[in-house]
Amino acid sequence: MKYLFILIFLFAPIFVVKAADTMIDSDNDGLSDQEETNVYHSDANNSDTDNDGFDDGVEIKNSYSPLDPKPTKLKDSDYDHDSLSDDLEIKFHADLTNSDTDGDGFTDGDEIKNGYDPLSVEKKKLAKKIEINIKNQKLSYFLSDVELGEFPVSSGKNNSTPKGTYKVLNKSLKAWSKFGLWMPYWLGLGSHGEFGIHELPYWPNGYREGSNHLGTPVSHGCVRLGIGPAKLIYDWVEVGTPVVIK
Ligand SMILES: [Ca+2]
Ligand SMILES: [Ca+2]
Ligand SMILES: [Ca+2]
Ligand SMILES: [Ca+2]
Repeated sequence: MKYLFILIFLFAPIFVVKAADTMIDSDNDGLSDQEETNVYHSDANNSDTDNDGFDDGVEIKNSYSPLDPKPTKLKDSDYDHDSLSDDLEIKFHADLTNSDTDGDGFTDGDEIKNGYDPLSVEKKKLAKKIEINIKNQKLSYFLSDVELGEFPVSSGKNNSTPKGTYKVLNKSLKAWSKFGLWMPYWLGLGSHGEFGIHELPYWPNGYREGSNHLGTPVSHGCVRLGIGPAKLIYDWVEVGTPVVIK
């Protein structure tokens, strides 16, 4: 018992300092000094860092940059010009004022684009994931559980796209469908690639199924993506990338 008291006595001041650290808000703008210094890189001693008339805390609460005097959303702001938005820098815990957070010679934007951890000098890959929401007819892609973007899809009519967790089995720039059309940027799913994700398909005479189908389930079970997003997703995923259909 005596030792327990000694332990508490020894560690108590550390806990007090730690708790206070995250609560101090020197300039009373709604953001703690710790958040301003380490997360948003705003001035912990100036309630309106960019002097635009809005407190830093109000800007963050409404997803605006506290560093840019022009009204700029965090997702549209790239303060350090490293091709990674301030919004994604914050989500990946990278430094939005430093183009190369880990100092390994690769910019934060390049690291994320290629699936690497912008916080580690080691060639550490972050986990990729695709999520398809049948109800919303949307495909989202994630790196380390951070959503990088979403696109409208057309899945199978009459709920013919099976829900579940899959892995990309194979990739093909152009696959042939048993229904007599080409499926560009094919990503095979299921137990043996019996369905997949692909670009709007086209018939041998060149006629392409309409982009007006995106947002409505019309396929035989595959998940169709528009021209542009299909190539982006094809290039981004690897064989083995998990695909969650829900
Ligand atoms: Ca503050
Ligand atoms: Ca940036
Ligand atoms: Ca950065
Ligand atoms: Ca880097």
